[in-house]
Amino acid sequence: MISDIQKKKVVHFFELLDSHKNEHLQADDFSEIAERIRLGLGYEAGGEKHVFLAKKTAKFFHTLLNAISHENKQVITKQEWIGFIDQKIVNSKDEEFKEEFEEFIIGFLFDLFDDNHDGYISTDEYVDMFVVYGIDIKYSAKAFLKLDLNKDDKLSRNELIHAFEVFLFSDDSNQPGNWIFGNWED
Ligand SMILES: [Ca+2]
Ligand SMILES: [Ca+2]
Repeated sequence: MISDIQKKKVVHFFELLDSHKNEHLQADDFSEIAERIRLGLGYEAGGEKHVFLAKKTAKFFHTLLNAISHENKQVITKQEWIGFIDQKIVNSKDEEFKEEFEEFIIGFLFDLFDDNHDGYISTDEYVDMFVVYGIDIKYSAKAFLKLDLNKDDKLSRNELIHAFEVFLFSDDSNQPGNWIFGNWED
């Protein structure tokens, strides 16, 4: 079983993915993200960049649907999400699957937010993630500083994967990586 601290983070993660805040992950939560990025960055509706985002977000949801056992077609509930992270990630011995999952999530964030394609998430790109996912940006600067381990003012893939590992696995509320998706404590 995951601990209360782990569960709090897993629920925080679920709630930010649940764009429409109805306690279910559905396709429209993910198309909504593509739309918010499009509007935020001023991409043309139906243009190349919008289509790229729409495809990436739709594929992301379908990969989750395939990986997570769910009762209703095309819907992942909060309980199903918690059960998946608990059994298939945190308390699983399948190291390869865990690594794939981490790469999958962080790769997705790079697809969406590494706007200048330099292989790093800058402070601005990180703030974009907070805005798009409706995370309180009050915490973005604090989180960025905690995650930027080598203090070069950008987040590398490794820094984000490291943070995400802590976010998933650590039971220590003082670990910097817990802050990858902002304030998880309330
Ligand atoms: Ca970048
Ligand atoms: Ca860095």
